[in-house]
Amino acid sequence: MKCRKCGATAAINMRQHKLALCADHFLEWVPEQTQRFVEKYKMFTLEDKILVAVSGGKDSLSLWDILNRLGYHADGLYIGLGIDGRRSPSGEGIGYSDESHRLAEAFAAERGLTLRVVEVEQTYGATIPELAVISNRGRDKPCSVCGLNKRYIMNRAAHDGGYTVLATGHNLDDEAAVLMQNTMNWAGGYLVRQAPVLEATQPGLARKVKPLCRFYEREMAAYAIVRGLDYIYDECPHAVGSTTIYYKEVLNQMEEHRPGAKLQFYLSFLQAKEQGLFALKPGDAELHACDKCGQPTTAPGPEGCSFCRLWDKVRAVKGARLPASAAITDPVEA
Ligand code: Q46
Ligand code: ZN
Ligand code: ZN
Repeated sequence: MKCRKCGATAAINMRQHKLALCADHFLEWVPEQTQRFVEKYKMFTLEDKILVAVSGGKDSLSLWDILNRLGYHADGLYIGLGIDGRRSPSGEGIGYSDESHRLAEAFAAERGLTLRVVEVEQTYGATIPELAVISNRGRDKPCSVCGLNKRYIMNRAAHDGGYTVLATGHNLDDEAAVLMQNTMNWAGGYLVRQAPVLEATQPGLARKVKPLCRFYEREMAAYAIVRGLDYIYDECPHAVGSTTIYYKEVLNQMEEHRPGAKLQFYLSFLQAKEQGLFALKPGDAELHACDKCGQPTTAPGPEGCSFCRLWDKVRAVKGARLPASAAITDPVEA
């Protein structure tokens, strides 16, 4: 297989685009395409101050690398979830969170980039697995409390740090799997909000963007490898057996028979939305400031937003072991 641009041996063949490229041309093609998507969906400009949510995985580190190569002002945000606290005999953290933190720090240091870090345990008083045990008595996976915390902290860090845009590394496989899951449940409220760009509808919210949403997972893995990025290969241990992974497998089977099926599924959805297939009902997107922390919430009242209610519950259980206000006034450590 030869590179379409120069005839050298191809490093990747993308059947869905009928395009094979050598390593050099693939490394040029990815940022070019990203820039095209950034412009097409009006994600941001060179004037924006961007915060990239960095997990230490291939997608988020690739995104940070690409935005940096394209000349955007992009800082990173790492959220320490405290997952898998294994230690080496010498006492070093070697579990999922410690390892991903180490890789994110190394990536930033090598390139002279700014990485902001929020450690959930140090800032709020418990790790995500601990939080899950307290909030749902360990019956379920920690993913729902984890997601709630990540969304809250990302938004808050973006707001407090003066960022106009919050970028995440979701790729096409992530988006198509979520889309399929939401479609199977006809979850209209989620479908209407699933998009490459979610505008900041009010002060206190950052515009959320997904610049990699049209790249296959395989393409992002190839980018990270060819570019020599050092990323965490392992998934979070709690991802095993998740519904998202199940839908990814289903979609991969479809893709096998019909190259491009995944992309078409996602793009047709975006087109249907543009044509008005899904729309917000009046009042659907109404947000109010939380009485306790001031962050936007759909559930106003003296008990606060879902984040505040969750941590209040944890504080009641863990009592004095938690800081009184859980330091929620300053979640960002530079
Ligand atoms: S990090 Fe958190 Fe994921 Fe791990 S606990 Fe679940 S939600 S799987 S993306
Ligand atoms: Zn080439
Ligand atoms: Zn709140």
